[in-house]
Amino acid sequence: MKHGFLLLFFTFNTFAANFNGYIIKLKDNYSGNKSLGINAKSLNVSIGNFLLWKPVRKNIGPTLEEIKNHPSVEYIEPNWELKNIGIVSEGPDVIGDDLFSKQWGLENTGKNSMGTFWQRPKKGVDIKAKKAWKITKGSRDIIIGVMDSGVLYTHPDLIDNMWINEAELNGVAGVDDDKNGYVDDINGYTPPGNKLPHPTDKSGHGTHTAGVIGMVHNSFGGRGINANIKIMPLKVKNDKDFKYYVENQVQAIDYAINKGVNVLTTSIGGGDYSKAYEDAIIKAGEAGITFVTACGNENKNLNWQKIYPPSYNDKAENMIVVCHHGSGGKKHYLSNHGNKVATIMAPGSHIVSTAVSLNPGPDGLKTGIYKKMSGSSMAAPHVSGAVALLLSIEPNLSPEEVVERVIATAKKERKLKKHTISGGRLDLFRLLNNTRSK
Ligand SMILES: [Ca+2]
Ligand SMILES: [Ca+2]
Repeated sequence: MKHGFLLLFFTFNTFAANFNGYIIKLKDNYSGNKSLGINAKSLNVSIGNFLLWKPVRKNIGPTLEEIKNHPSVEYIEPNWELKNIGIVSEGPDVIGDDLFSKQWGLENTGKNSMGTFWQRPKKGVDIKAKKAWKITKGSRDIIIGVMDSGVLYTHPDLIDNMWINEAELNGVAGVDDDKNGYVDDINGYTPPGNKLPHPTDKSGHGTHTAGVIGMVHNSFGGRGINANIKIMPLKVKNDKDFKYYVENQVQAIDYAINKGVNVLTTSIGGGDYSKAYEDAIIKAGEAGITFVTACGNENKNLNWQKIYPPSYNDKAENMIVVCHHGSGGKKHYLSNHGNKVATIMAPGSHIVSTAVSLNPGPDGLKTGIYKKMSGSSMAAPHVSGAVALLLSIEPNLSPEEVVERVIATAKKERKLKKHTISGGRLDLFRLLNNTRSK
């Protein structure tokens, strides 16, 4: 029971939050862990001296309190388990050559979407994508990191817009050619314990969010908010237990900073407050990265109830929290909200995008299909995709300027006013034109 006091301390507010070991932040002038007398390994990130400690049973080393009070330790906290915070439902496969006509979030005809509880589809409630694309369709100079279940980067409607680590592609197999701590990371970040160094996607969630951002504008499938972009998969899912942990969020953010990412987007969260995660988001901001998160789907008022990462918004000035409206322009009844924390709303119901077939293809890889999914998970990539599109024509905007712009140019709606800081929903045309509400 040596760890008992800390368990009690950390679970005071969050009875159900699970964690897997501890993250220890060492003070800047300490690097080793020998003096702590524990078997902890380095997180191998450049944004700070972090250790990951997974104590074995019957640990006979120091107590948590002794570690916490050690002169080299800045803080110790649980390595929280996270989950997918943004998905409400997953629909059947969507087939057809022209899926753009079903993407109501981009162009709402009033007839190309299903309603949801308490709202009927309404023509024109969309992000005005077609008008915005007359200004820009994006740029392959902009990199967006998708922190999620992975991305099926071989999907025919995504492959041309995927980021590639050229140093590893042209390097030697089994060698960490770019010396970033990951061997053969050709396609992005994967937790070090996973078998393959490839951030592919088994559940389809990350592939869906990636498609909203950047499905290729070709002769088939759907269209992403960006016709041209580089999507970097940051697979924060652990293949061993199919779970997400803060350790991987921190590593993925560090990876993205080192590779010059412009925008980070995630729909994974939960657990409890993590200073390591919060600090990583702030470091990303210092590196010029706008951080976009889904707000979750528990109909919680985030002004009063904490959920992470959205609640890091009070300190992280590079952060955008996205909630979910339906095709009638009202808040989805399950979407979280809160006009002190949630930044803006975006389409999230019955969104058509790239997905992963449950039946592996002949090459053993999961095959690319399309599905409808609903939730703030689908709303977040509308906004992160919009930010990427904005940066394609105004690359020098700081994250703080981007956040301000997203708020100021939101299409204000009376029914959304009380739910978000901006009081409105995403309008791509207004965002690119810097059309501000009075
Ligand atoms: Ca590498
Ligand atoms: Ca397409």
